[in-house]
Amino acid sequence: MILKALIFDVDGTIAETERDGHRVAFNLAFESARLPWQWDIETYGKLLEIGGGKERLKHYITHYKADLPQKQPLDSFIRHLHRVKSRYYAKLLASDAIPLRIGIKRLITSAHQEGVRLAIASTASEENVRVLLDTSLGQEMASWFEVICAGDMVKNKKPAPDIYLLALEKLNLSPSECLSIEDTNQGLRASYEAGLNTVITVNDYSKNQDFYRANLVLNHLGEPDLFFKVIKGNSYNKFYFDIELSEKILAMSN
Ligand code: XBP
Repeated sequence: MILKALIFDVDGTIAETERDGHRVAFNLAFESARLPWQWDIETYGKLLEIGGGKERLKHYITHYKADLPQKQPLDSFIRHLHRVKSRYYAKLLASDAIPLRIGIKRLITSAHQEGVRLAIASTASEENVRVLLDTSLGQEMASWFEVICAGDMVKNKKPAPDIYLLALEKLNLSPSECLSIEDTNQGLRASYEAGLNTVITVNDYSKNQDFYRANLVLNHLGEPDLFFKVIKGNSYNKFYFDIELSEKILAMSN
């Protein structure tokens, strides 16, 4: 078997966390800090071009002329606000507000059963990645991820390839032995620049983005009784995404 590991993006790929998770938590943090800021669904879509919650806050403050409540060092204010936001995010996840995307649990389970290693490459903070994995997959399944690369572990966030390069280094594997699962153009660029083959599952925020470099673009991973829709690429007569299809993609691209 060529495939040795699957490397998953988190937000938008494992669960639809952006619109109903991170965005809502940011707004709750603004409210509790008595800031008159509100990120509606559309605005948040534009802000998603900036990867990383802290970086997104800084971009908003500097580019949207948002007034700060009092004079204080920008970076420490952002770190504080991000900590508050992360607490709200954890609460939202604990309330089961955000389901896993179709096919995720099945794919992770079969990878584990078939000896395919599991890794994470995310722009979100490590704390927020771990809370999502623990609450939505459960602690046992979360522990199957032997490598978790996230947030500030690298200097340059996606679309830079750094987080994928770190994941490959920790796995001690070459890109040709792994497949990444992403949901955005930024994630695809990061994965592609790290030398990986990539499967995309689009969502409402990313469905119109450019996925030219992807091997396969789907609406979701599908299930045996709920087939995926192929947006781009060859699904080799498969109707839901599994280890066999991952292997086929690698075999045809290496
Ligand atoms: C998604 C992100 C993150 C989240 C917010 O990362 O860009 O910044 O929106 O998370 P990915 P934090 O798709 O790579 O998982 O507030 O923890 O940064």
